[in-house]
Amino acid sequence: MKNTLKKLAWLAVLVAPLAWSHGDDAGHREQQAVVKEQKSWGIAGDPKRARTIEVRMDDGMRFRPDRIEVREGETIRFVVRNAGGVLHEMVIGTEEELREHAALMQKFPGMEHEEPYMTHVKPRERGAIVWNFNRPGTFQFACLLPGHYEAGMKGSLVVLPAGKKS
Ligand SMILES: [Cu+2]
Repeated sequence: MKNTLKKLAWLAVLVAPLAWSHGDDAGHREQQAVVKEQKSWGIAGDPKRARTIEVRMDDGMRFRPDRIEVREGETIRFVVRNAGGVLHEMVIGTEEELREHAALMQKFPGMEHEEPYMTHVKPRERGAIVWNFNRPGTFQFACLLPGHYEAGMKGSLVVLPAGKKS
């Protein structure tokens, strides 16, 4: 009996580090998967290959410009300036996704979110999004803070198919 217990204790010592390293590894993989997740509107981009587009947000609940055209395959660095006096954010997605997300934000105003296709910008500060538009289509960008989307704080993002003239 004593012997068996001793054996079990040893087994626990041997197995514990294996379990740890395995858990760690899985966590790391998961983190990478979140960062480079393919969305219908693209994937997180490499800043070194990016073209910069400046976007301005203000308390009039507007983006300037509110229509952006890019070409399929392009990586864009959106430099997003908040010229207003309250927090704003820029989130890229499909119209459907953004509308649903905006409704959720109305229900749960404290809800926090952080993804590579969004940036939250404090008054008088700048944020950035680096995004690779590897799929053509018509998408949207919006501010999903409660009430802002509903007040019209959104714009359209057109990804022209590669090889076609605009
Ligand atoms: Cu806003």
